[in-house]
Amino acid sequence: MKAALQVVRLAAVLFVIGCFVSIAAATVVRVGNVTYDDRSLIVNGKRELIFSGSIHYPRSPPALWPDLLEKAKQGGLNAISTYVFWNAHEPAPGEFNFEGQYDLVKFIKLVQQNGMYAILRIGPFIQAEWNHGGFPYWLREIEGITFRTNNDPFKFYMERFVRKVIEVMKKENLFASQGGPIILAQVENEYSNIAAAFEGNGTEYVQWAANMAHSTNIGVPWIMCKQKDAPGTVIPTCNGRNCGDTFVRKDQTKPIFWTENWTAQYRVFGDPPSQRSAEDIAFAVVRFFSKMGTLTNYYMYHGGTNFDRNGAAFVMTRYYDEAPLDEYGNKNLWLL
Ligand SMILES: *[C@@H]1O[C@H](CO)[C@@H](O)[C@H](O)[C@H]1NC(C)=O
Ligand SMILES: *[C@@H]1O[C@H](CO)[C@@H](O)[C@H](O)[C@H]1NC(C)=O
Ligand SMILES: *[C@H]1O[C@H](CO)[C@@H](O)[C@H](O)[C@H]1NC(C)=O
Repeated sequence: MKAALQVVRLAAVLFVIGCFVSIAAATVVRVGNVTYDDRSLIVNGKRELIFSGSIHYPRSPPALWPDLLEKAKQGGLNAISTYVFWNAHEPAPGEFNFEGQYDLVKFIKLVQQNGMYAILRIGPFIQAEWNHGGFPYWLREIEGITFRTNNDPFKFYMERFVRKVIEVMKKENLFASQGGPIILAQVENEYSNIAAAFEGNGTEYVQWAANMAHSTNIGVPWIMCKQKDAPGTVIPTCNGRNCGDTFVRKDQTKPIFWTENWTAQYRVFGDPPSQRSAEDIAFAVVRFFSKMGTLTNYYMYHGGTNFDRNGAAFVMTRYYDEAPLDEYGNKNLWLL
């Protein structure tokens, strides 16, 4: 009985969100130039409200991708956000792999075919409860390397990978500036968690990362999550459960975006299921938009599976199983 009621409520919430989307977002496949002002993203001269959800391509078999993306679209999303997984794509220095489960081009093209935008969170430090935060193990062996600070060996390998990913995307015309679906790209990830440890070197590194990102000329804005003072034109974004209450905008020229709206909490061994009710999520999203937010992203929309040894040491093989789509891509009604 209770379950049935909740399903009805969820349907109502999705309907309301769906109405928003149909007003705000077109089923654009070819996109166009992306800019922003203090209020929102502007895609091809039009303001857009972005309702995004995270789906990580290596956490599901490619055969499942079309179904997941179709369901995400039906759920009312107009964008899909994914991290890019460095250790999957560069298993040995200078040897790149974008095939099979790691076929990022195919995944982004499927997003486009479903008439949705894509948000590419390159990092390349991603955390993501992924082994080594996405860093390849060989990176540890580089002489004189210190990760994620103003350190030349680190910056060399980071830049080479970021440029490689961008080259692969550009070759297939996947940035909105080329008519593709990618409207935003992310450099670094939650750096403010560790910045203090590096003192001035951290500040210089963040500045370098922003400059390096800009120099790639992708024609769409860059974001940094949890980085309140993101340099230059890089947009800082919020991660958390209640960004409508917790996010403080420091730079009034930039819009207010939420890159990780946690639909649940990933589980470590022994944890009970962690479910956030549809009402709570809907309330937080509406509150965020009422406080000038114009982009939200459900983290995760589909968590999938940490195959092989890709999960971080502390997490279970299933990832965010309580997300709107469960590990296998089924709609998660049993929890509601
Ligand atoms: C983006 O803007 C540039 C410069 O104004 C223009 O040449 C290009 O065609 C635009 N791209 C798209 C996809 O509209
Ligand atoms: C900053 O970088 C310099 C030069 O690499 C290094 O000697 C110093 O220990 C670093 N300081 C911190 C706090 O990381
Ligand atoms: C984020 O999503 C959760 C549920 O996933 C919701 O409770 C919360 O209100 C949302 N917050 C924002 C600011 O969108």
